[in-house]
Amino acid sequence: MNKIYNPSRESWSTILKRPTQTVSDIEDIVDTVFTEVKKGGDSILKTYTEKFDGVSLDALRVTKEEVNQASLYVLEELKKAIQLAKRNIEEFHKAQKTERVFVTTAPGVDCWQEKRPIQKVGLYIPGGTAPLFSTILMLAIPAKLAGCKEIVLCTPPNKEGKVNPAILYTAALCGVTKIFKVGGIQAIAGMTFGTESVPQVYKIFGPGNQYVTVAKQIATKYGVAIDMPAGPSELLVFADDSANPVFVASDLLSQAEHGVDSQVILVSTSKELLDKVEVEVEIQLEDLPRKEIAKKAIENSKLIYVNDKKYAVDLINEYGPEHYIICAEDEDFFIENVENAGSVFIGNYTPESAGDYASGTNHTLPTNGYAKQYSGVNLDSFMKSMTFQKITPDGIQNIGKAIELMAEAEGLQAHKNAVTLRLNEITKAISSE
Ligand code: HSO
Ligand code: ZN
Repeated sequence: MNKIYNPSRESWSTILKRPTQTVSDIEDIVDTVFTEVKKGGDSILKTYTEKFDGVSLDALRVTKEEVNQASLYVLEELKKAIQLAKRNIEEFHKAQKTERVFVTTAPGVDCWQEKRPIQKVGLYIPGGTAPLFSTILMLAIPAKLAGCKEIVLCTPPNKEGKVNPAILYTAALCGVTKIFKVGGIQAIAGMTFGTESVPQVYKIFGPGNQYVTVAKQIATKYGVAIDMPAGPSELLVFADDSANPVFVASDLLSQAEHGVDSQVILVSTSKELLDKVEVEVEIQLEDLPRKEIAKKAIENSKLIYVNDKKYAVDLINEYGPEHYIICAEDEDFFIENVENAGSVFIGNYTPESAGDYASGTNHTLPTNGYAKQYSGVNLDSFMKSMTFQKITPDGIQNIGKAIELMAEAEGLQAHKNAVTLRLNEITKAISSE
């Protein structure tokens, strides 16, 4: 781990720099796949599934029988755990529902705002070494609560043409409407254009490798919205002497095991704590099944000592971590002063894992410093706000003159006319009474 003592403000940008991803060469491949899928539909999806996932499929769509079968392979205990998580995530996201906003801005001028679900959404769930069925909870639950009608899920099959049973179980439990065995760029292209079997969607959510990330960006060129730009997962912990170094080390490792490119940072006002955590990380690392992955991420991690908590807060806000754990005597100070973070975890008994799985908050969060301008996924991510207005004859008389003057000043005569004609008609009606 790289230890840094009292870094100067000028050095922050270098210290906190995330490794840049090379996108340009990936973009060409993504463009090719998109063009082919747009033309060739299902048959191209199958060709790429054969090429990249090594399996030739007759049908892309997962059948009801497959879902029922999968349920038999999920242990009862795990099902109960998934149900507990579902309950908490549902409760937290349900509470995010907002009332309609209704304002009479001037007499006779009623304006209001209401939210409506995005009708069709697509969820991408990566396959690979860790089948992230927890991400289905984080995406399908708010989608369902929002009222999305079509909730499509794409995930790559294994070499036998099967999908992990926990993924199928969770998808069915959370109300996913259609599941497809297709992954990678081709899955994103399929949901962007629609094929014979995969519905076209309006917004795509979910994590993925570099290819999927670039594919989601390209999808936006075709008018599809995405949850947020994604990068490798991150954790920043602030800990002082009140923190338990064993717990802190376990949190850093939980993030490190996600991938070799995971970003792990510990900031502290205590040199002793930094040393203790460093030792503890080495001890715990030894027993991890994903040791090789975690080790690489830990090698790039940073332990930063600062002698002032205000300085620590500035540095943390400059980084804008996806996950931010605060283990400090004066936790209120850190809570009050956090400006940029995806999700905040407070105290010795609040591991990031809690938010990853079961406390109720969402784990789809902005990485790569995007916490400065993006929110994590929440109920509103699956909805859009619409405004309404109704104006009475009195109302148009109240604001009509202002509109006429403004339209005139912008040189837009037709706009002005739309008001003038109405005002004239009202005046006529009044004078003929
Ligand atoms: N920490 C990940 C989410 C996750 N962890 C899923 C375990 N499973 C990104 O927030
Ligand atoms: Zn995680």
